[in-house]
Amino acid sequence: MSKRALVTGVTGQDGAYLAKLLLDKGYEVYGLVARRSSDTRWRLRELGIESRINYLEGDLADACSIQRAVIKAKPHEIYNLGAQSFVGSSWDQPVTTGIVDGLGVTHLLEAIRQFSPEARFYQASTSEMFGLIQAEKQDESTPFYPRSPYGVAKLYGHWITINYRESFNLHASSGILFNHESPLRGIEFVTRKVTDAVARIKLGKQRELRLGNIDAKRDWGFAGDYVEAMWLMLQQDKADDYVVATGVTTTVRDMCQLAFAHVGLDYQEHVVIDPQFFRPAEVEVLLGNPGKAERQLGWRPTTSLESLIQMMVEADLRRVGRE
Ligand code: NAP
Ligand code: F7E
Repeated sequence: MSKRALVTGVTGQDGAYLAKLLLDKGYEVYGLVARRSSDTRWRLRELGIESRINYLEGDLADACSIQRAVIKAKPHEIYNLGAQSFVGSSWDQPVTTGIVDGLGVTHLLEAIRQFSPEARFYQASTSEMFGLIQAEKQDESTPFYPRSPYGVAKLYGHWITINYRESFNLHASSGILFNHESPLRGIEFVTRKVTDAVARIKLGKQRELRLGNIDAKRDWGFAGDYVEAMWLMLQQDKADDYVVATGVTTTVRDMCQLAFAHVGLDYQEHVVIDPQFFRPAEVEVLLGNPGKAERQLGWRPTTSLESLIQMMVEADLRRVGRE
């Protein structure tokens, strides 16, 4: 009998890669999709798996729909990837972000507790919880100091996951994932904004790229590597929390330089600093220590930032070329 997995956020970057990984391992995949007025399944199509997922309509803000999804899917594993995931928007929609990214986790944990207590649960926590960093390299014992409504909501989701593990003995794990990117990254995030612009500038369809704080530093990895870590967490006998990162940090400026240089351009001739992209409170630097994930899960990142950015630029050149 094949295992069943329920994935919230299945139409997102990570949801698509994780669904592919699970299908390749023989799982039956149920994907929670919130109703939208336009098509959101382009990533699943790009990976060739759109027709292989059992879609369940539901919204993390709606506890009834979450209960129904858990009852219907009868999952062995549940991956909670659904979220309002864009930090910048979390100041414009702080309440929605709090309900979906924070309370939404409780909706799911309650449904598991009542209807599926044997299911294993993964919570998509984030390095944004470290925010104003309290240690040069952040690991599982570094104190949190979130700097956005997104980071604050995710911190609630993180602690409620730990609380339900300790209170009700659920197999509930939390992955504290640092930034991870891919050709399937949403266009609002800085790496994809840059690689899309590089393709457009190279093909003569755009002249400049407007960015905010390019001195910010991030620990960027490849999403395809990171979904493997999620799966590994749920294969452990004991649930736990893990930092997933590369251990290398790079400025937005240097990431731009890599992307433009890949097509023979100089970023300084195209990047314009625009105050509208600065945030009310910034996370200046993030750098993760993935030692525990390496030791206990046997997980390692396989993709350098350079090859990741090249992969993204190449994908965007193909997309823009087809337009
Ligand atoms: P993403 O591409 O923005 O995907 C988010 C998914 O959540 C989409 O499928 C979206 O559906 C869904 N969603 C949004 N609001 C929802 C709601 N109210 N109810 C149910 N589903 C909803 O994000 P991602 O990069 O794949 O990230 C996956 C998860 O990891 C998120 O929880 C994110 O916060 C977290 N995370 C990401 C990173 C990273 O660097 N990528 C790092 C750490 C943690 P629609 O497409 O229909 O809107
Ligand atoms: O910003 C700076 C910006 O939006 C990265 C999400 O997946 O990772 C992501 O959050 C940095 C920030 O990602 C622009 O100020 C400069 O310092 O790509 P981002 P993020 O905010 O780090 C974490 C781990 C998550 O959990 C989130 O869900 O780049 N930056 N100029 C810019 N950022 C954007 N988006 N656009 C700019 O024009």
